[in-house]
Amino acid sequence: MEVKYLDLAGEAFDFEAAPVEYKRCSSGHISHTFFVDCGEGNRGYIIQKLNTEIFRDPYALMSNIKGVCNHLKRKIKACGGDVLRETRTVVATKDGNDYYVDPDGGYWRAFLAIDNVVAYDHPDSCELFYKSAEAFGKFARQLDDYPASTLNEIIPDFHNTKKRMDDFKACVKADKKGRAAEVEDEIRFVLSKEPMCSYITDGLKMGRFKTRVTHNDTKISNVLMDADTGEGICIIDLDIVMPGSILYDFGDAIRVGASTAPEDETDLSKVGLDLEMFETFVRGFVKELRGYISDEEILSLPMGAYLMTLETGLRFLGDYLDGDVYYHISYPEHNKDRAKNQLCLLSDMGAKIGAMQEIVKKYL
Ligand code: GN1
Ligand code: MG
Repeated sequence: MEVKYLDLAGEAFDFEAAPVEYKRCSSGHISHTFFVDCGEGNRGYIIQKLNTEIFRDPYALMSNIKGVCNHLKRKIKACGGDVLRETRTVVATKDGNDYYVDPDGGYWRAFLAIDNVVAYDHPDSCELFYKSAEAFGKFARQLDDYPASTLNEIIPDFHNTKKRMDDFKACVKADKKGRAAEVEDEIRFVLSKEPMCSYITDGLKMGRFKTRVTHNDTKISNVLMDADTGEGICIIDLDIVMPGSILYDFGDAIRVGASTAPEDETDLSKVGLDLEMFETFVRGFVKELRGYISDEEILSLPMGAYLMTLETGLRFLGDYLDGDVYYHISYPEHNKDRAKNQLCLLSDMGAKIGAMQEIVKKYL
């Protein structure tokens, strides 16, 4: 898909040298992301056109990102790390703004690119997944003392699974595209899970779980890994950093990385929860958070995985019913296939919940 005004946007930012080439570089479902090559010997940059249908207040979003990245930079510096490599650095426009606004009112922002890193859509080994667990665990630890209540709520109720379920029920009722009949079984399966939807939000309300700064989109592709050492270097995609529960970040990472297949695999016989991968992630994540994560949180990690998978499945299915208005799709039934995939994973997680609980107990 061609993105209008990319060149104009590239010229607007205060880059070391003029852009010579743009390369699309994201697998995200929401925004458009490009790597900006500014010629040999010059720094590279990342430029993104924000989806303002979804991110309605670009300045509130950028204020969160800057707050969190500045905090991380202080922590990284204190450990002798590289502040330009281990977190995002926002690059301003030539006139000193966080955004370039194109003639159609589109919002563009830029970051320094990070050299010699790779990102994976799906882990192909336990070692790789372990590295991502360490990176996400460290991210949560470094932000443990960040005042979560000062963050703007970019998408209210983002991981409020009960609210997501209520929205889903409204989609089913409206059945805008007349698609509900084709996915009757999936709808019934989703609705049967309603009683457990409030588990995390109730825990936060009652103080059983700490309200923290959470990333909220912890798929492995959001960890940049050093191309030589394989270490998780930098957590990216900070658009929906908001107050939340550690169970969200753990759960979403498991949903993606401990599944035996990618999110849009259509051969459902390949989709399930890999318990070895699950344990691998628990080990790396809890190791980094030792002293910062409570026993209550550790014991609830399996529910985090379960609910994040349910939530993603019902969001894909709801978007299919609504006529594919939220997620970018590559073919007409993409959202339906993604939903089936997630619900298949959920069903396998249901069968393995006891095994997951036994695993987490070992890490108390
Ligand atoms: C969206 O755009 P992307 O791929 O980073 C979505 C996540 C979903 C994910 C499913 C803001 O993330 O919540 O888990 O797709 N982000 C938003 O792959 O809705
Ligand atoms: Mg994202």
